[in-house]
Amino acid sequence: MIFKQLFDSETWTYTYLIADPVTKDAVLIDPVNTHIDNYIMLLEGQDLQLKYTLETHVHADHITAGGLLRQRLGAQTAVSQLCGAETADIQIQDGDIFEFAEGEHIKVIATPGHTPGSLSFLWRDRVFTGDSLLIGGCGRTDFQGGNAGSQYDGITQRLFTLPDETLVYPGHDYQKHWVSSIMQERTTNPRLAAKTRDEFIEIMNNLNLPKPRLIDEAVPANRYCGLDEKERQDAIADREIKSPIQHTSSSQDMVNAAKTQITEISVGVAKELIKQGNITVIDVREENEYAAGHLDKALLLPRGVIEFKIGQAPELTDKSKAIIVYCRTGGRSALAALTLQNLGYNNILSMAGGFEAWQKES
Ligand SMILES: N[C@@H](CCC(=O)N[C@@H](CS)C(=O)NCC(=O)O)C(=O)O
Ligand SMILES: [Fe+2]
Repeated sequence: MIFKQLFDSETWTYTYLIADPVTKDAVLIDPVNTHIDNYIMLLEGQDLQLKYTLETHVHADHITAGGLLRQRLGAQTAVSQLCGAETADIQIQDGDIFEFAEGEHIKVIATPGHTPGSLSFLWRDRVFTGDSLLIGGCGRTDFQGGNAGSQYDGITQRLFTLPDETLVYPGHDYQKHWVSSIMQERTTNPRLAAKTRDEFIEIMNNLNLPKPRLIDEAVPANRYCGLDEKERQDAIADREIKSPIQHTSSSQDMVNAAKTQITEISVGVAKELIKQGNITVIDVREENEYAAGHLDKALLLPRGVIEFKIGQAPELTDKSKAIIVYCRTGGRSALAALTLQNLGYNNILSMAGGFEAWQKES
């Protein structure tokens, strides 16, 4: 088998290529958009067919090459169903298995915490941990719906229970380490070795790191597999998910146009994210609708006053925190999500079908 660890020195990101020299099937994990030409050269140089691009999560610090690799090479994009990346070809779930080449498989292990949709991928004797477990560290949990408790559980219960000799290949390293092992991390990782869950949460809540430089650009782009606005519209038209609308004439047109620019999630995904915690829920309906019934702990922020009232809500001062907006059926919340994005919020998810759909599924 061919295995290569590739590095993006701008963002300290690792990308992994796994390929079979005989069947020519290839898989890339966490490709970075600025390296698209290198990947294509590398693949073509060995006559490899890229089958999948797998994302460990929706990245905040760089833009994925997944969407472009789909356009140029036809590779299927795959990202966790909890990431709100609805244009991805495959919505991954815990336990899924990607089969490729002859008898090769990559098993998905859900390791939420850095983000709710963070995944690790196990292939043969190595695990690709994205930004969950890093060498001598771990991904931060202070944005994008991060949750230090889930991070601890995922790492200690799902990763540290793999065989000791399993090789750990992270999504980043900021100290020029390349590879570690489960035993090394379990016994020496300063944030995790011999640390209780509460001690870990305490460490994670006091990192005080500056936000990634590209977060405002990267998170929304990565929800569309890294494609820019024009590329997204083409992808949406190609796949007949939603019709791109150039000129708006009715409220429904406005809602449809907004939906091409925001991220919608299903009621099922919203429930899972709320269960994981660390996500703010905003009801954008009117006061009387809210009074007649609403989601537990939802903040009331009617769609018409968002721009004026947003500054008064202490829960909404951090613009990178994950937020779910909902209304009665999903139209007003799409418009509200767009407004919030325009105000600089980069992690807004609109619940499709709204409160009516929520009630039907309860
Ligand atoms: N300085 C970097 C920040 C990188 C960063 O915050 N990386 C995230 C992963 S997306 C992380 O979890 N870092 C862990 C750490 O720095 O300890 C940038 O601007 O991109
Ligand atoms: Fe990350």
